[in-house]
Amino acid sequence: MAGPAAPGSVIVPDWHESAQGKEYLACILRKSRRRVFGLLERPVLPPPVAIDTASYKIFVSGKSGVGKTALVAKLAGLEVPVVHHETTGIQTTVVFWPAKLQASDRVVMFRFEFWDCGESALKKFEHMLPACKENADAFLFLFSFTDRASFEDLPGQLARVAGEAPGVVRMVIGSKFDQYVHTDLPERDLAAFRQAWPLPLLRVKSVPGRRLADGRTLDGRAGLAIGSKYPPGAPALLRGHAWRG
Ligand SMILES: Nc1nc2c(ncn2[C@@H]2O[C@H](COP(=O)(O)OP(=O)(O)OP(=O)(O)O)[C@@H](O)[C@H]2O)c(=O)[nH]1
Ligand SMILES: [Mg+2]
Repeated sequence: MAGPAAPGSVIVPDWHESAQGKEYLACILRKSRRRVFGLLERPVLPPPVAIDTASYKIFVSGKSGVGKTALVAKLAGLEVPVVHHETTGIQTTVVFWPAKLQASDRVVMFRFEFWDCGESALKKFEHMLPACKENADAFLFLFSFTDRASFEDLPGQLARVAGEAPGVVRMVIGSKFDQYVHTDLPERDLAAFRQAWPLPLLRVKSVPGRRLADGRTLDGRAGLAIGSKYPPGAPALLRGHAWRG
């Protein structure tokens, strides 16, 4: 199986900042705030700009408190929870994300369905992990730069979650990168991990985003920068398959 695509090699980087990108982004914003889409909803584009939609189910895995819910909120353009409230079951969030493909110059609407399950719920209810894994296209494995145990837990997570699903895209995400000064994870540990597990590894900070001029409302574009080279949380998703040509 082909390895993950290099950053910036599949989608046009920073396209969402261009005039054309802004036109497409308008359909996922409302009054400059990000629109929230239910499982059965989708953005409406005027017929001349109707584009294909590529849907992916993404399971977000990681120890309690690493920042799974915060990351999904950030990517969805929603308020990031500042205090840790354990997610008590499975929470699904739909994120639409237009992007332009390098190879064909085509614009595609990605639809990411994030499945976020609180760690203790996952341990308590046996049916939850299989439900999250079923038909998943990608697994995001989170660890926190401020929680060494969450990093040491990664090989176990990778085996538990992805062990019997070799075809599913896997990606590792280090959260709380803004707290790097407090980390007890030296670069050499990360390098050793990458040698053992040659997977894409991203560093993110899921902190409250930019506000609009009123000082209160969250800017709907906040969070989009994470996906400027990769669509959100989906770097490797694109392996290129259906969308390369
Ligand atoms: N500074 C900083 N705080 C973060 C970041 N990501 C998450 N947090 C904080 O860490 C705490 C836990 O984050 P959650 O997203 O609720 O953790 P979780 O992985 O969903 O935890 P469970 O639902 O219990 O499995 C919250 O107080 C977040 O605000 C980050 O990148 N930077
Ligand atoms: Mg949570």
